[in-house]
Amino acid sequence: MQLYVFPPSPRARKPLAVVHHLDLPCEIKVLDLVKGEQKRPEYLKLNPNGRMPTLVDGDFVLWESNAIIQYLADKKPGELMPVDARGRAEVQRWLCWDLAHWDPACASLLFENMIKPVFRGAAPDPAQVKEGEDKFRQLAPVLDAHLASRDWLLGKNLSVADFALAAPLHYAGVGKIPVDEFANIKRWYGQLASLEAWRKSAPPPLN
Ligand SMILES: N[C@@H](CCC(=O)N[C@@H](CS)C(=O)NCC(=O)O)C(=O)O
Repeated sequence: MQLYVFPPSPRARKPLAVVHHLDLPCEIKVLDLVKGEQKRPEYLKLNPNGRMPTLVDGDFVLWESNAIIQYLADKKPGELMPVDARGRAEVQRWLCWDLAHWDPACASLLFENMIKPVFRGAAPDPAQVKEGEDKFRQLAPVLDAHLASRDWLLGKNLSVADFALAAPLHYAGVGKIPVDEFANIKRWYGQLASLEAWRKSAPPPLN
């Protein structure tokens, strides 16, 4: 398998962490978004969106990070993806919630508070920051309450959903994501961040 990623992106961290956790044979192909490598014709043949990540497994090509992590997890059934219908539905519920709500809320704060000032020399837009914070503070109590009585999203078992929701939180400090207000999320993230797969998939430091 080959996995095309831009390692600084949280959407790259999801499949990278899963590859490391499951110790899957996979060649990591770095795609430099800053150089526009995602728009090159040969890459667009794999992913017509011109975005990463993309997984190539023989003659099968898959894009969308949350689809990729489920596919990777099914290489070792029962480890990061349950085999029973209810367990799989629970994972899918959190992955859908991620794409519909959590990822956009976190991404807007990362864009305003990190990407604009650090990479583009531009100031954050206070209205966009407020909207991102408001969205985050609507969503985070749902996750925080769910984690109050659980180690991981599915209870005792780590799953791909934990990696997906944790991905943007690596940048919570610089992105000013107000995660410190939510004690259960903080505990859960701290536990996840101590996993070897999380450390191995860490992005390069910001400069
Ligand atoms: N929903 C997609 C989002 C992928 C995405 O937006 N990737 C961004 C980086 S975070 C990208 O490749 N952007 C390149 C561009 O827009 O040119 C996923 O989760 O895979």
